[in-house]
This record gives sequence, structure tokens and C-alpha cells, in this order.
Amino acid sequence: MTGQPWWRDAVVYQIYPRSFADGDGDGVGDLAGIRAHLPYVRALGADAVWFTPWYPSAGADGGYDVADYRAIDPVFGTLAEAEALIAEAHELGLRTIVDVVPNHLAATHPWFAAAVAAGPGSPERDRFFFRAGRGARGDLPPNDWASVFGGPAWTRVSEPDGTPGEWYLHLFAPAQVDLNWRNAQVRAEFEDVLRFWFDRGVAGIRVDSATMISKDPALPPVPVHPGPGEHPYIDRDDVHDVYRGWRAVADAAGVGRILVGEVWLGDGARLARYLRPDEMHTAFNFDLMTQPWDPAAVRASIVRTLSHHAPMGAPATWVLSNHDVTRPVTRYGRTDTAFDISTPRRVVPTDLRLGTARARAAALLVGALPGVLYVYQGDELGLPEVEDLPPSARMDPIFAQTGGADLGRDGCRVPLPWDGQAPPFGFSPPEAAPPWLPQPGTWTDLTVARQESEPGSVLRLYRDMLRIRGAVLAGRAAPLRWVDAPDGAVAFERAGQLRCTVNMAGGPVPLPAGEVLLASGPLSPGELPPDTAVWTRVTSA
Ligand code: TEU
Repeated sequence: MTGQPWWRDAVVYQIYPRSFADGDGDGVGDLAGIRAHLPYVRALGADAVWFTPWYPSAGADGGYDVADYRAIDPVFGTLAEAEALIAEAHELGLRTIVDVVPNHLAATHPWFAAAVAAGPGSPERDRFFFRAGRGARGDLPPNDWASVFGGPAWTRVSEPDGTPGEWYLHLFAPAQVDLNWRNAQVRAEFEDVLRFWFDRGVAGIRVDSATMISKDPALPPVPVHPGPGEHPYIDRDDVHDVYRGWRAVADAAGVGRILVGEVWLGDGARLARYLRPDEMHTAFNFDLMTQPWDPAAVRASIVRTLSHHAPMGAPATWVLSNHDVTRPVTRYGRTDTAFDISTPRRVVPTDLRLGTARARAAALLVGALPGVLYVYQGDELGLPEVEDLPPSARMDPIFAQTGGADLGRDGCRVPLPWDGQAPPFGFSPPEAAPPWLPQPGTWTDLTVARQESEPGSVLRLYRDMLRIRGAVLAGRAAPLRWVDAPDGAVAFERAGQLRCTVNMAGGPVPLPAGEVLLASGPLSPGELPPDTAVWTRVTSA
């Protein structure tokens, strides 16, 4: 396809390596498993793959505690295998995106051990935020900042002589030590890490927690209602210097190399600043993910999202879910008011049939929108959140840090079911150790093999959708044009060719005129049933 750079309308499939496919039988997904299933990802219709962290890690936060940014965790494989994987993906027409975590590194990273050993005031400690505690004995944390995962954002170390010592900052788990981005070594190190992966052929870098890397050095309290740029550690103005440097590294790596920022900001004008022409190429926009199943809310969110990205010349991105949020089938099936993705995650009344119908319709909605589409592994199978994992199996630090008050994110990270009648559903080879998180025995109908042979399956819907998207929309800037829709529905057209209509009303609405290209569920004659989306060919007037 011609017309625009690949990253402006790519379909990016997100792989969570631990849960995708296990090649060696230890119950943990790995690079061998990914390599074996790359053709599946390509056949789905993806243009690129994003791998969440695959680096050596103590596993304190699903790999987001990185001990070595230039290597592969032995549980997943070797650097040579990663290089082979990148090359094989490329041969299949799949670009690759790796996850870089600049806000913090693992407590098992050599820099942290060196900092603890070197003691207060050392250059090694200057790479982090080490501070004396408050109180006469220094046994209170330096300030009241809280960790995103619960509990204080500070942990005390013992000094080399064994006495209770300074405290270090960790906005996430204690095993994730925040870096000081005013330190020149930190900056140089990460630019080098970017070059390392670009040199290995990756097309993009996903920038984790991109808004959080700069801290007010005075470490003041967090204001109750901080204005734009006033928060002491979220979206401070000087983060942009860092990403300008990174953009120069990406540009030097060659045409088509990109940065995608994880920019969780409610304020679209502030998000847009990350998309300036000398900063990131794209950023995730999570606005739509937070919307209830309501036509006015959904339409307003799409308008907002487009307005945040377009003025910067950046494409919009559409994300229905990822490894941090409740699976869409479960979210959309909530029959109380708790649709939203906010925490704490808890079990609420859910209708999975309704949720599945809406998630299918939502897939057709986002699949037709202009911009980049992200698909999180397993959403193409309609997997629900696994809410009844035994507490002993839960690995997410959020679960432990909140004493179980928040179930955490394990329920969307359960290993994929590939085939067969019982766990491990082809996730691992025969005779393997059990999957690292237990799969529900009821997933028999959700396996890839089963869905491949079933015409109405979620997998077949995704494949059809991405095939039609590729044929009709790929490579074309084709902005969205809203068209009149019946009450309770949203409808828009792309490229003068495809009309997407989503019925969010309680009952049926008239089916739009024109050939039906694809429907998310059964249609009745002349009618679009509730919780259903349809793609129709635009009839020339
Ligand atoms: O997430 C960043 C982030 O803001 C999360 O705290 C998010 O709000 C949370 O998961 C919702 O409960 C990124 C990664 O996607 C996440 O998996 C990591 O845990 C986090 O960074 C720390 O690296």
C-alpha cells in the first residue's frame, strides 16, 4: 500500500511474552513460542508486533523491573533468538516494537547495588533519588508520595556499615527504583539502549510511563488539584527535552523508526505536546477505553481523541485494552455501573454474553477509525478476564500491595488457549509444567483451533475485519466523516467507501442501506440488532 508511512495506520498486535506461547515446556511463554506462532499473528492481519518487556528481570512487576536493558531474560530465551525473531517477523511483513522502561530500573540492576554500596552523596546514588528520612532518627520517608501500586513511594536501605540509611524513591513497586533524569549518565545510557535495539532491526520503541520520568527535585507534596505542569512527578515540562533527544536517535536509525509513548493524561492538550514534530511519532490514547457503552460518550471520545492528535500531524491511536486493564468482554458485560477501568479491580455482576456482543461491536468500531489500531493478545479470541484466580497464583504486586482489595492485573494475563480440550490448551507442549497462571477449564470453546473452524467466532470476525480494513482503508489518510445515525447509534464513513454503524440503543435500529461487508453479530432483515455493529459499502448517491 502506498500513501503514508506504515505507522500512521498500522494494526499493532501486543504480545505479553510470558502468556503467549511456551516453546520449552516450563509453563512460561517464551521466544520459541512466539517464533512458532508469528504466522498466526500475520494471518490475523497485524502489521507490527509490540513485545512487553522481555529483558532479565526479578519479575516483581511482570517484567517492568528491568535488570539489563540489552539482554533477554533466560526464561524467555537468548539475545540471538530475539534477533532471529525480529528478522523472521520482518520477513513475514511484521515490524517489531520493543518496550523501554525509563522511569525505573530493577533493584537487581547493577546500578542499584552500586548505589547502595557507594553510600550517601556518591555519584552512583545521584542516578536515583536517595534522600535522608524525616524525623529525629530519619525513620520517616522523605515525603508523603504514594506508590501507584499502594503504600509509600519510599523504601529505606541499610548503609554499607549496617546502619539504617537513606531512603530511595519508587513510584511503583519497591523493586522498581526511580531514575534521576537530571543525571547525564542516565540520559546517555538510555539513548544507547535505544540505539542497541534499533541496531537489531526493531522499528519502534514503546516508552513506558512516559509522563513520569521527571521529578521536582524539591520533592514537594502533591497538590490536591494540580494544574497543568504543576504535579511534582507527572507531565513536568522537562520530560520533553528527553524525548527530543530520543527522537534524534530514532531519526538517525533510519526512516520508519518510531517512538510510541504511554502517555496516560486526561488533558488532551498536554498529551498533544508529546506529539510535537520533534518528539514522539505517536502516543497511546486511552480515552475511548474509559467510556461506557453509550453513543454520546463514545462519539464525544472519538471527536476528542482525533482533536488531540490531528493538530500535531500525528495519527490517532485506538486501544480497547492491554495488559493493565480488565478484558473488554468482561468490562462491557458489567451490568452494574462499574464499566470503567478505574481501580480497585473487583468482581462485579457481569453478563459475558452481552459483554462479548459489545466487545465484538467495539472491535468493528475501532477497526474502522482512522489511525493506529492496537490489539492485545487474546482479545481476538474474546477471552474474558479471569476473575477467580486463586490468591496464591496472583503475581501482580497490586494484589499484594493492596492486601487483595484490588485484584490486580493477572486476570488479563492468563496464558492463551491454542487448541485441545483441557489446560494447557496447547499453550505448552505435552508433559510440560502447568501454565504460570491457571487457565479456566471452560476455555475449550475459545481456543484458536476451535475458533478457526467456527464461522461466527470472534477470531474469524477479527480476521475478516482486518482483511477488509487492509483492502479498503490501509495506506489512505481518509479522515472520518460523521453521518446521521438513528437514535442510540453512531455512524461514520471512511474514504467514501465504508460506513461503520454501531447500535448502542436498547433495541433494533434500521439497517443502513448498501451491501453488508461485515457484521459483528447476526442481523435481522432490515434491522441492526442492539449491541451490534455493521460495516456497509457506501452507496454512491
Ligand atoms: O503502566 C503505567 C501506568 O500508569 C500503570 O500504573 C497503570 O496506571 C496501572 O497499570 C493501572 O492499574 C506501565 C505498564 O504498562 C505497567 O504494566 C507497569 O506496571 C507500569 O508501567 C510500571 O512500569
